[in-house]
Amino acid sequence: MSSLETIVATSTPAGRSALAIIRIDGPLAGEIAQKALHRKTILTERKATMGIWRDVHGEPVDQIVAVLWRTPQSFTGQDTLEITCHGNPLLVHRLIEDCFARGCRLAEPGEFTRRAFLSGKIDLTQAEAIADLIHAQSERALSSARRLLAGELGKLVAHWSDRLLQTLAVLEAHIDFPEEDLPPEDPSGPLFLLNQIASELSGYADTARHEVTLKEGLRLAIVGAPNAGKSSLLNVLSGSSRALVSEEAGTTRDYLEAPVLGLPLTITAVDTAGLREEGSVLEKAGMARSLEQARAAHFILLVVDTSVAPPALPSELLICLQPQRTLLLANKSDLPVHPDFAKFLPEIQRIQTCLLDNRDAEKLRSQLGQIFVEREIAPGADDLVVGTRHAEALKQAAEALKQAARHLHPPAQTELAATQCRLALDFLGEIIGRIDNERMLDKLFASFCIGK
Ligand SMILES: Nc1nc2c(ncn2[C@@H]2O[C@H](COP(=O)(O)OP(=O)(O)OP(=O)(O)O)[C@@H](O)[C@H]2O)c(=O)[nH]1
Ligand SMILES: [Mg+2]
Repeated sequence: MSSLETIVATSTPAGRSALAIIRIDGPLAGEIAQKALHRKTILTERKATMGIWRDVHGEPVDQIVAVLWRTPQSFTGQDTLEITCHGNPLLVHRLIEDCFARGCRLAEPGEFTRRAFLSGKIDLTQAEAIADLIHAQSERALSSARRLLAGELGKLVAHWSDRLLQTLAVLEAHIDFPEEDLPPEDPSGPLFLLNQIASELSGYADTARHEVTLKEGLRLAIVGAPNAGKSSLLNVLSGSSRALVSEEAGTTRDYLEAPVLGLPLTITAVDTAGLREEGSVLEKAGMARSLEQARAAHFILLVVDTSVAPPALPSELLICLQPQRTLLLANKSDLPVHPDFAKFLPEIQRIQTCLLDNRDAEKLRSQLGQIFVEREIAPGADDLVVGTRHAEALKQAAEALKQAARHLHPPAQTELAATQCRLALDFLGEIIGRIDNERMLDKLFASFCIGK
C-alpha cells in the first residue's frame, strides 16, 4: 500500500443522485486534473473549478467541479483531487474507468483515512472516529464521535504520557543516583502519581461499556398487568398509534416494537401482553413472551393502573424487576389512587403518568433520559466514551502502572518500576497508533467503506 500510488474511489453511495463525489489521491492527482479538464483550465489550489472532463480519448464525459488540494494541506497529506460530477452511476463508472486509464487504482476500504493517519494528519482514535461519525445513529453517538474526531482522547493520551515521562525521569534519576532517596510520598511523589494515573486510565476504560449502547441503542420492555396502559405508553413514547388500545383486558397478545422519539439515543420500546397469575393457553403463551422481553431488555417500564387494587404479578416477572433497571409508571393519575398503592413495590422508583393522550409525553421522555444517565445505563452528554480497543490498551496500561507502584513499595525495585512505566507508555501509544503493527491497521481500516 505505497502512498506513491494514486488511488481513486467514489465517496458518495452507489445509485442515482443529483451529484456524486469522486476522490483521487496521490502524486498523479494534479496532472490528471490538468489533462482531463483540457484547454488550459488552471486549477487553483483549494478553489472550485468547473470544466468538462474529457476521457483519455478526448471524449467529453461530464461537466464537473474539481477541487485540488496539494500536499500537505489535504486530508490525506497527499495531493488530492475531489471531483463533483452528476450522480448517474454510468457517468461515475466512466470517470473512474478513465482514472484507471490515467494510472490510478481503486482505493481499498478506508485507504484515504489510512493515508491521513500514516501522514500524521490524524491519530488512530480520530481515524476510528470518522467511521463512528458516519455510522452514528443517534445524537449522542454523533456527539461522542465528534469529540473523538476532535482528538479529545489523543489529547488525554498525550497528557498521561507527559506525566508518565516525568515520573519515569524521577525513577531513572534514582536508578542512576541510588544514594538519593526517592521523593517522599506527597502528591508529587512517583508512587502517588502512578496510582493516580492508573485510576484515571481505569476510569476512562470503564466508559467503553457505553460503546454498545451508543452503537446499538437501548431496548425498553413495557410490562405490567392487563389493561394497565402498556400499549398507550408505547404509542405515547413512539408518537404513533402503533398498538391497539382498548378498555378490554388482554388486548395485546404478542409483543410489538416501536422506536422511541425525542431522546438523544436510539431506543426501541417493546409493548407486551399483560401479565397475571392465571390465564388461558393462548394468554400464557403471550405472557411467556412478555417475560422473555423483560429479561432481555436493558430497562423495564412497569406500568401499573393505580386506580384499582395493586396487581398480583407473576413471580417470574418480580425477579426481573431489579430496582436499578426498572421504573414504575403509576398510571391513570387522572383517577383517584387506590390506597393500597402506598405499599406496592416501594423499592422501585415511580413516576406518575396519564397516558390517555400525549400530555405527559415530553416530561416522560426527559425523565427517562435523565434516569438512564443517572443510573449509568447510557452515557451523559458530557461523557467521553472510548472504544473497546482503547479500553483494552487503557486497562493494560493501568495494570502496568499498578505493578510499577507495587515495585516502589519498600524495598523499592526502581528499575522494575521504570520498566513497567515504559510498558504503560507503549500501551498508551497503541491507542493513538504510535505502533508498528501492519496487521492491526489492516484489520481496523478494512471495516471502513471504500472511498473513506
Ligand atoms: N383514565 C385513564 N385511562 C387510561 C390511561 N392510560 C390508558 N388508559 C385506558 O386504559 C385502557 C387500557 O389501555 P391499554 O393501553 O390498552 O392497556 P394495556 O396495558 O396495553 O392492556 P392489555 O393489552 O389489555 O394488557 C384503555 O381504555 C386506555 O384508554 C390513563 O392514564 N388514564
Ligand atoms: Mg396492550
